[in-house]
Amino acid sequence: MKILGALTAFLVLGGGAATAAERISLPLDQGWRFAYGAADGAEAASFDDHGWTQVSLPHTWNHMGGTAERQADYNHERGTGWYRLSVTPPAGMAGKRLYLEFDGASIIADVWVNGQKIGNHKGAFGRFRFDVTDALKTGQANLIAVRTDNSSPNAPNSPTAEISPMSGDFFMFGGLYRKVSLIATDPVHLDMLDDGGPGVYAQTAAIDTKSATIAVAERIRNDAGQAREISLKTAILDASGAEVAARTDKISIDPGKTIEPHATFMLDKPHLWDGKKDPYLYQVAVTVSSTAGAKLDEMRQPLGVRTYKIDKDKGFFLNGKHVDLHGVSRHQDRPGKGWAISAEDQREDMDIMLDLGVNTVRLAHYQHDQAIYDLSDRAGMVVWAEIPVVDRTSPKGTPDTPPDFTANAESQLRELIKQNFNHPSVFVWSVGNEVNLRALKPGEGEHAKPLLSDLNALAHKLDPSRPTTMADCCEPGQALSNQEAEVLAGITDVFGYNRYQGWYYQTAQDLGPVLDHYHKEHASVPLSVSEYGAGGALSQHSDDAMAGVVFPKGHFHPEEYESRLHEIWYRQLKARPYLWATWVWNMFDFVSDSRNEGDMLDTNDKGLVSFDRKTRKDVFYYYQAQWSDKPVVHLNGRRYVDRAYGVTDVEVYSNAPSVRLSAAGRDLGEAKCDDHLCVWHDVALGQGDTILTATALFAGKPVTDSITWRYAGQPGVFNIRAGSSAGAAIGGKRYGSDAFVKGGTPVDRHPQPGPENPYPQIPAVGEGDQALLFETYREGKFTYAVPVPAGRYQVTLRFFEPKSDKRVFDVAAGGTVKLKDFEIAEAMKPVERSFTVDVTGKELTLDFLPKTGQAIVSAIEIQPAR
Ligand code: GCB
Repeated sequence: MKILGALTAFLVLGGGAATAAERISLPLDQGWRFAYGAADGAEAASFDDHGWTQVSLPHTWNHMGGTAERQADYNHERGTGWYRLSVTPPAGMAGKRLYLEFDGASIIADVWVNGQKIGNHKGAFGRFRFDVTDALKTGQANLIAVRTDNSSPNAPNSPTAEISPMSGDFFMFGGLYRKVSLIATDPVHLDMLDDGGPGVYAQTAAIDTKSATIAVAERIRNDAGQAREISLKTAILDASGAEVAARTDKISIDPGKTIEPHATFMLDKPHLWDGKKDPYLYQVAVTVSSTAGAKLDEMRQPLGVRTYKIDKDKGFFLNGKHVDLHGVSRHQDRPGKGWAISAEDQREDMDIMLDLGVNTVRLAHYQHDQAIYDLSDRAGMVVWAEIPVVDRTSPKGTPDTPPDFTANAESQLRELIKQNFNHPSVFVWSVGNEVNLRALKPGEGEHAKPLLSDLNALAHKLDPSRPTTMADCCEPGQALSNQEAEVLAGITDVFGYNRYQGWYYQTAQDLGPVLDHYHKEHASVPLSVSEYGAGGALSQHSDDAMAGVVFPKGHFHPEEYESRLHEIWYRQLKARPYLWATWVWNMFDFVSDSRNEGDMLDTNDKGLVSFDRKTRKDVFYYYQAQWSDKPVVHLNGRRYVDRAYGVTDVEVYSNAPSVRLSAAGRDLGEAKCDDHLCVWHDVALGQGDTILTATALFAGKPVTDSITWRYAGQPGVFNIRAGSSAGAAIGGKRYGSDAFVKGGTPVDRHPQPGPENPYPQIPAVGEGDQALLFETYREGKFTYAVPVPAGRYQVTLRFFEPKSDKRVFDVAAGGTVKLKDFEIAEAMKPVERSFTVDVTGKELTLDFLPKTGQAIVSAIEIQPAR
């Protein structure tokens, strides 16, 4: 047995140089043995684990998501995973207090040392420590055994049934997925058992133009057998490490006691932590020494001096100035690694968010690794931190929260607040997400208010300085809600609405009016939009995504639809200054094993960036153009290379006032950018490849973007799938999705797919792949204006009657009626009509003019007449 990992000086949080102190931290990341499933007697030191897999931490056994097919390492098993490690603590740890520290273990962790049960922790996200001083022998091999359990809370007699979260749209990866360390301290030390907190809690108590009052509270523990006299130095260091305030106290601590000294410091002309503009960090340095001057323990924590307020009508103010908070939510998983991600991964995520230009991040739906809060402090990010009280506050069939669930939610809240108290980036504590979701099913409402009120009070008690918040899904006042859903606005100080108008319900344009309704309804509560988003699949494309039908839980999530919805949403959000912040759902695609939609299994595809962080969807650049200072010129549709139509709009996202476009070397002129979207209409592609190049000038310097599109069809040929957002090859012909149309309503005959029925079948109309044409249709009064060159065209229209409705309509081409009083005699049978038309201008118009009932069409085929 060897000791794996080097002895390291205790690394402090919040930057600054590491200082050698008496505290020793030994990373326990290498040399573990792992087995999934029951392993009788595996807690005993003598247990033979040679057959187990060798693993290093961070580790999870679960792998899924991000692909269309399940991969060879796919593993969604939920149950017990055992870890064993032989550790020989170095002789330098002798005589010290010893602690095992877990930065997170999912969901339950039971820990043994040399066969002796040490403790148990419930909750997948908080850091926890156990005192192993008596169990662990220095200078000899010791066996640490950890049983983790991520059983589904819904499994019969599940041990996780009353641990938060009870459900959620994210997978609960199992295992020791964050760091584990062995820490040795002097018997007199900063409290190690304060809900995983640092034992030092600092905050700006008051601030005016000239000075700031900093309040520092400490917890110091004497585990020695006798009273100890100590010298306690608390200092505030500036960013260069220079001491700007300090005091030293002589204190006596009785054996077995924890004292809680408080001190206040005046900082003259404090340098403010001012968000991204100037994220200036002080440090609080606490040193515990013997009266003879020997250092016993030391801790450094970040300190940011800032004030803020959230106003119900005017939004968010940092240090007295209004800041438009715009950001994203983030989940912590990655392909192949699940939650077991590295410090490098955390940094990359932050870098991508910064590149996007966000100034706030909602770290959803649980406590993330310390690394990301540290990065947020340094980046000047405004963080919404939250506990995983998600979807439900009681098991199915019981409306009241069970006491154990309450106790667990409280414990996770204590961990969140104590462990993150010192991060200046954290501005609000969230006590729940969508806990009234179940109430959408009549009769399934629950009494969530007592738990939320309890958590709200606890958050205020632990941290009177920060406002509380929560994210709501289902308050009555929108199409999705049920009158049984509890109104939760007003429980917490400020509030967030998760809203999906136009994705799950209503239309995208309904978002603003719904928010205005809530703003009026809850006139005293500052409101934010804690989530809004849509799925976007990198391999799925549409010629005009808003013209066809997109099912949120279906297998076609065109990337273009995600972009369009965000454009409509964000325009409305920007126009509502009363919102104190908005967060896109989500920064990255993430794993949700209940999903089978878009082009991936087990994945929620609402990210602005792909699950592997490698591909930024078009919509990423929409927000980058809105938010970042860097020059943005991005041609949309770069993944939709093989085009269905030889004439199409070209779009660019840019923060330049106008952009110039060329196609195959032809100058197509400048387009003005309206709200960062610049459009050239009806660009002819020609046959084969067309290189498109967009250029804008930034301070006189050109910035360009280029993509290549391909059109393999004939000039003047347009095959349109009416009502469909997807193109398809049918009967040897290429059809594009519904496009060039105004009016009417697109209809897809499929029922909405869902987890129980991901591939709904419908009765076929027509033979073979022709049936695909009759899965969708457009009905109502509508006009197609198809950009064809002047000439004579043959037009074929394909219809069927889906419902035995009586409909009589005319179809006019170029203003001349070609089908008069047209009726479809028989239901569910394909009917086709053809005619020729002469086009003299630049487009062929087809008017569908109802006389009785609604006009209808399923496919339009246009080709030059011979
Ligand atoms: C929500 C939830 C979030 C889901 C999201 C979605 O409102 O808060 O956890 O992932 O919707 O994508 O449906």
